Amino acid sequence: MGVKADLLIVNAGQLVTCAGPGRRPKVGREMLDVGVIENGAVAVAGAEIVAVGKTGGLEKEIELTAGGRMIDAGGRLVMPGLVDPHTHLVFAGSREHELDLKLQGLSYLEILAQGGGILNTVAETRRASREDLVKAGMGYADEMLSQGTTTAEAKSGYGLTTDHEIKQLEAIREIDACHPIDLVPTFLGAHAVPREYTGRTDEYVALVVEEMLPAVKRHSLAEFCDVFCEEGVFGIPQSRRVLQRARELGFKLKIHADEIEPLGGAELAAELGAVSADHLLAVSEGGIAWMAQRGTIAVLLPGTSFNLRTGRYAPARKILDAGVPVALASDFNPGSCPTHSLELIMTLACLYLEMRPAEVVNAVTINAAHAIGRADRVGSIEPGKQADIVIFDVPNLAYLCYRFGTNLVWKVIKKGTVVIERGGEWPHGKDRPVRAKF
Ligand code: IZC
Ligand code: ZN
Repeated sequence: MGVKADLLIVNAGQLVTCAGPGRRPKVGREMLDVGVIENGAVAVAGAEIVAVGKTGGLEKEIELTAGGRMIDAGGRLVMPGLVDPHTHLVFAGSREHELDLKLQGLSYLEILAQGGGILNTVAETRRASREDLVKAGMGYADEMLSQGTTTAEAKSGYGLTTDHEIKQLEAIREIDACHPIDLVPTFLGAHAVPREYTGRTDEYVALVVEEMLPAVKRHSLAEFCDVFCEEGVFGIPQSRRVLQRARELGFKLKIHADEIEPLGGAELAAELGAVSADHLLAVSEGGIAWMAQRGTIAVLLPGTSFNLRTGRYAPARKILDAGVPVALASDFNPGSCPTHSLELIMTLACLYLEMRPAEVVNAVTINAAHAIGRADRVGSIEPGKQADIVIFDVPNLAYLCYRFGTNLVWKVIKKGTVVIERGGEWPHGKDRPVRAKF
């Protein structure tokens, strides 16, 4: 008896803690270590994890407070709440008509160059009120939470005027305030050149640098600044200009880098000390080496490759073997990746990035938390961290990576509160045994 707790989870078949090297993300072989405790248990007091260990030991050590709750995980997989470090969560409308265009042979950049793609979502987002955006974003956040995501990054970039960018960032702030999911806001004013600036990219960049960035800073609406650095969108000098100014103003940096064309976005990320370079399908050898040297996190987005159907995926093994820390994200957005399912992303990462299940699990938890500057609070199950925990209805982490297309979540705990409970409504009731192996 001793430590007081008001939530005790026992009998985890595997308790995957993802506990790691502390202040930096995991690299190389560290990514194969997920800190598994067989027959594990976690104790939570208030919003914090207070003890982690084996079920037998912890049951003796912990005193449940009056009204406290014990959850018998019944052999299931218990792991940190998933962290999604790259999403475009808040937008209006949808772009299902692009599916047919894509099947007729148009590429993502061709659709954008014709004034569609992102620019369609920009038109709809400009027409929407802040309340409309909050309503849509809350719905997506609900779905994310029900699939185990407890923290996510969320970008602006569908306003492309100062007022509309601020409206979008305010919507992100409001969703963060009223939804269990914690959101980390990123300003992405340099997401596309708006129609009214066609052929005048440098003038639009000047607007981003001189007006939007200072306004976003003044209202404290974003922690990160990101740029869509891509052929036909923003080149290296334009991206450098935005990110340098953002850094001067105190933003942390991210880059949509080397997704389609090898422009040198990874090199720019390393040069500027960006926290992450995201996508990296076309990254150069030099870019990988430089990221490894600077500790730039590679945020890989296999759902986007899958959905764009180009057959190209980021060279994840090369990136991992070079010692670059890797995180995975959904890239949820209405164009290039209309899914926010990290469960699906985990399977795609195994099958197409050739990442091993343990690497994948670290990449959607602790390394993802590092990619958004939240590793001090979330991303692992350790005493002192926020009690963001997912219980999956599966026996082990390999099973979680191998099944896809169905929601495997059993319970989601956010800041010590059970926010998603599944099981009771199922035909066999709450106490049915963990999904059998077959
Ligand atoms: O709406 O198409 N890649 N930005 C860069 C996106 C995809 C989002 C979109
Ligand atoms: Zn993106």
